[in-house]
Amino acid sequence: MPERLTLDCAGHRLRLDRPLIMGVVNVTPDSFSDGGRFATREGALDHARRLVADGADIIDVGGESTRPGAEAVPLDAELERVIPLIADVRAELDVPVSVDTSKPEVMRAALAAGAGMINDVNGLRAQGAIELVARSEAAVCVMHMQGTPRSMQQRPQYRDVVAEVGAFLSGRADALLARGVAPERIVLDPGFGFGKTLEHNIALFRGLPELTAIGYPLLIGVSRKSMIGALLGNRPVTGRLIGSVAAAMLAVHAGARILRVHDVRETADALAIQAALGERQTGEG
Ligand code: HH2
Repeated sequence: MPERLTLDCAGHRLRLDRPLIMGVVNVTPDSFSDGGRFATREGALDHARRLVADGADIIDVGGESTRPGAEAVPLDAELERVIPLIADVRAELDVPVSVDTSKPEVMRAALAAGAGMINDVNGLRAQGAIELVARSEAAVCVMHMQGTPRSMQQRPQYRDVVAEVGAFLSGRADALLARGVAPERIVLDPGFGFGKTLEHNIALFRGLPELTAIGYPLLIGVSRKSMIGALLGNRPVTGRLIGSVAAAMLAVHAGARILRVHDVRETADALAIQAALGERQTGEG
């Protein structure tokens, strides 16, 4: 399948001829990476401003932690956390806002508040989610997860993790196409750390070229994750920056087009060096 050149986010058209950075704004008290730091509306907006100034192409707003064992957040609380912030970011910053949610009610309200992308770690498996996205003009990131955040790390099992994740992702993309979603709105994500052991994550990472070949832009989220900590001798979250940036660059080399990261400036610097000194893409002359 030919490589897609643009990503349509409800009016915002992002070019994919260079890797894009999705900056994370977690409006949660309990996220594993930055829990509680941006839990107020003004603090979160300030953080979004900073990330855009640092080079974020998309802002991903999340109101429910998906770390292993996390408690589900009631609908009202999630709406209260994310909807005003989405409206604030849209009013002030010229980047598409993505909403990190698995709840159709939150998706609906986020779209009404101006979100240009739905980022669902549950792969649009909630009832009505896929139809809701199909009726909108937003982009959608479909992620693979085995189990639920509460249970996913208990005993993940695969016969062939790359083949199984690939089959799930292409099945979801086909389901979206069948409901009339244009391919330029679809992004796929293997879901690092979501129902995967370290060995599964490593196999999946090495299988990125195969997943890229499905034909949609791949989004990769490894920023500050425990796989980075494990590969660095059980390093705590605060010591995972360089490992995260190194992994992001390798992901780009393997074909990833969107990097979901907490450390936007450092990732943008690494990409700038890569663009200046790395191999030219074919067709660039
Ligand atoms: N990872 C997290 C959350 N959302 N979405 C996509 N598409 N891909 C990911 O890899 C991904 C994601 C987990 O990271 P974080 O948001 O920092 O933590 P928490 O879920 O604890 O808020």
